Amino acid sequence: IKIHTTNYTLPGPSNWSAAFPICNLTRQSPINVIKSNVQTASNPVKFQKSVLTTPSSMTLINNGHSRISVFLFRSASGLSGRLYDFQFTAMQFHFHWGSSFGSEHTVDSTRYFGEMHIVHYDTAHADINAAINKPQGLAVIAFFIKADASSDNAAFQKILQPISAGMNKNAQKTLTPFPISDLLPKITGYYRYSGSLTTPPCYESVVWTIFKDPIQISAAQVNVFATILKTKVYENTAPTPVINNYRPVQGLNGRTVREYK
Ligand code: 1SD
Ligand code: ZN
Repeated sequence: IKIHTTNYTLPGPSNWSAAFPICNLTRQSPINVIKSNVQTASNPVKFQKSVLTTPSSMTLINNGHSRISVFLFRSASGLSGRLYDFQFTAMQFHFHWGSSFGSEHTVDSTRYFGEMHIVHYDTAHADINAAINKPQGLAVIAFFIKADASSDNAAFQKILQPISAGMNKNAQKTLTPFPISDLLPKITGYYRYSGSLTTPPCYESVVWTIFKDPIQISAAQVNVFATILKTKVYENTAPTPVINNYRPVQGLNGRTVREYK
């Protein structure tokens, strides 16, 4: 995985296309899903959480770029499962969030606290670097994150506890691998459309799957994310103001969003 220096501060996302012209094309992500405009899929495929098994290794990384911390988990051998018509392998997952609302996708303009992206590539390609700019080379499955749980989400604690313990910029921590499916909410349905990476170079290579049901975490857990944006605990620098690490929604430009129930 290439780690890009993503700049969300001024001039921010609206200027990404100066260096990365693809960011200005017409099949970009994220989008606002408008419920009344979605088409019901004729051959719905039930998503099986069980495809997201335990990876052989998990590494927590604070890449700290642009004073924004995105935490990546990597799986040495990857996960696999038939998410679509092809075999996809999960490589990493990461989070986008804001000081109060920072999901990337929105549904009927509702923005959630955060969004988890599990990035997969089509194993027809040699590796993720080969797949990243190919049509439908990547499948990213997205889960909204909401601060609605009265007690801590135990699976999320496995990620948030090491973060709370402090991680400097570029720090890595090895985690005891656990099933990725433990992080997922109860699933009742999802939306799917064709789009792009939400960070430069914005390749239009992603089949997006946006799950309807949010992951629930506690207010204390939300605070761990917020702290990452607010304090110097995570970087050897002065405290920085809150910067939300999400890209604004992009035009649909005639694309179809399908709903799977
Ligand atoms: O922001 C991520 C970026 O870190 C990288 O994972 C890329 C592809 O591997 O995907 C984007 S995103 O579209 O999943 N946000
Ligand atoms: Zn992402």
